[in-house]
Amino acid sequence: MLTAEQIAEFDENGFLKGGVVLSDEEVERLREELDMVMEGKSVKKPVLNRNMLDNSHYGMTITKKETVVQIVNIWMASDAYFEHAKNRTICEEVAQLCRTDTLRIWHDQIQYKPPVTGGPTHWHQDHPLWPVIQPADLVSAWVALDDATIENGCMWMVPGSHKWGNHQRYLTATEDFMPVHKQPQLLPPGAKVEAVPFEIKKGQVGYHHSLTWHGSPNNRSERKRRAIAVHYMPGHTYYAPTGNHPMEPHIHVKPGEIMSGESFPVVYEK
Ligand SMILES: O=C(O)CCC(=O)C(=O)O
Repeated sequence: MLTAEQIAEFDENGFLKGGVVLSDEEVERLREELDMVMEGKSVKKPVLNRNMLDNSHYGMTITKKETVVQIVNIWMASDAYFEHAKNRTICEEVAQLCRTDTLRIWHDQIQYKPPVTGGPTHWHQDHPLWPVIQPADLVSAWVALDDATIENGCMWMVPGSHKWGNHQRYLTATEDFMPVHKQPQLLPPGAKVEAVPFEIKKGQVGYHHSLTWHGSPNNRSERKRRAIAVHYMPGHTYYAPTGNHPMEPHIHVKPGEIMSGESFPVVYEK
């Protein structure tokens, strides 16, 4: 459970480091399952398994060698990942941060940056990239399967940016991957675009709000950078289609209805 101080820190910054939630054995099991799914050897398949950088990413030009393996909904391919999505500590803490008594999986996501050739994940906000659900108050739990450090491409966050609204179309980066707003006059008074590294230890969880600006640079180190993020919906998230998303074929409720169904299982109820 999170303390009142931790919840206040999350509300202020839009992100928070939690504790170590996985043992070394649990991390090892998830790493093995990841290899199996990534290599296409699992019986059941995830929704996506691709190099996220195969095409240009958010308009950036990427050389072919750079790779970020993105697997969406590995929980559908691996029982170990479904169990992970139900992790009691994580779910209790996300429910506290969302002020809800029910959590469903929106989707999960592996981002694996291999040694040396691991590419960037450009600056973004999650909710604008999910133009099928409302409101914009989801919380994600990002668990490192390797120590995520500045050297191997940990995420960076902009404190307070979750309070500034949707600026997705204006986000870009300097040569050294610091965030830049293309039209800063549109930011609220006092908004400071200053990123901080979000280093997370193996087995530790980091939480972020679905409007927090975040991104992660290349992995130029000799170490892997593997992680599993679960994007959780509070009980009140509803279907509001205004754009496309890979999960859309799995949605079988009507616009305005609560996002429920077998592809969006309840993983926590108080
Ligand atoms: O793993 C990363 O570097 C980025 C993940 C991300 O954008 C997310 O979990 O919302």
